Amino acid sequence: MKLSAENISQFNDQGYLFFPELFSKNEIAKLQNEVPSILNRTGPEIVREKHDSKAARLAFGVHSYSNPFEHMLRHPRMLEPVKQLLNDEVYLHQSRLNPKYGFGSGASWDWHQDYPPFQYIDGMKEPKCIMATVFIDDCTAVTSPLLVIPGSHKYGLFESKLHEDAKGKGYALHHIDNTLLEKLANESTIEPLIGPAGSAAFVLCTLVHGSANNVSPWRRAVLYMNYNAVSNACTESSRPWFQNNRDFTPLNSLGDDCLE
Ligand SMILES: O=C(O)CCC(=O)C(=O)O
Repeated sequence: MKLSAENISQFNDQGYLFFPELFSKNEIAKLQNEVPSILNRTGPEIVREKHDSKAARLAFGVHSYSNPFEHMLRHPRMLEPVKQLLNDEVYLHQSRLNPKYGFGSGASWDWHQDYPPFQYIDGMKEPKCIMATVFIDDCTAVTSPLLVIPGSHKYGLFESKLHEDAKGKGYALHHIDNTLLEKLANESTIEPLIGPAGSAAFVLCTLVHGSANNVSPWRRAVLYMNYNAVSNACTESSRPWFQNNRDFTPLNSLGDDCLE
C-alpha cells in the first residue's frame, strides 16, 4: 500500500492515520482463530490483569509464536506505509496483543506515550517508531476503544511517571498527569478509534493515547506492532526480547495475499 502526499501530511499534523477495514473478514479470521491458544500461554510474555489474574492483559512477542501474526508483521499493507512514514528501513521493536476482555476484566490504560520506556529503558535515541495497530475484533463506542489526542505528538516527549500498576509487572507504562491531559485535550480534542475488525491505524510513538475499562460483554482485541527505524536501533538490552527485540534485520514485505 502506498500512502498519498495527503496521507503523509495528515500523519505529520495529527500524529496518526486510520484506515477502516484495511483487511477483509477472511484475512482477519486467520488471526482471530489464533487468539484462544495465544492467551492460554503461561510464559513470562503473558501479562495478567491486576484485578483478574485469570485474564491476560497483554501477550508480548505474538509474531514469534503465531504464523498469521508473523505474516501480519510483514504484510505490505502494514510494512510499506510504516517505511514510507519513517523514511527508513524498519525492524520490529515490540509486538503485543491486547485482548481487552469484556465484563470489566479488560482494565483501563492511563493516558501515556509509548516512547518513554523505549527511550529510558531500551535506549531508543529518537521517536522514529510507529505503533501499527490492527483491530482483531470490532472496536465500537461501547467496547472502550483506543482514544488518541490528535496533534499531541508535536510537543515531543512529556514528563511522565512510571505507573504504579506497571512496576515489576514486566511492562513499563509512564502516565501523563491530569493537568497536562486537560490542556492537551482542550487545545485539540479526544478521538476514539472506532471501526470493524480489520481496521488499522499508524500511530507515532509520541502521540498521547489511553483507554477506559471494557464493561461491555464483548472482547475487544487489538494487535500493536511497534516498528522502529533501523538507523534508530536501541542500544540497551535490560528488557527481554519480547519487549526489546534485539534483531535489527530490516523487514521485507510478503505478498499482498499472504493472509489468504
Ligand atoms: O488497547 C488499549 O486499550 C490500550 C493499549 C495501549 O495504550 C498500548 O498498548 O500502548
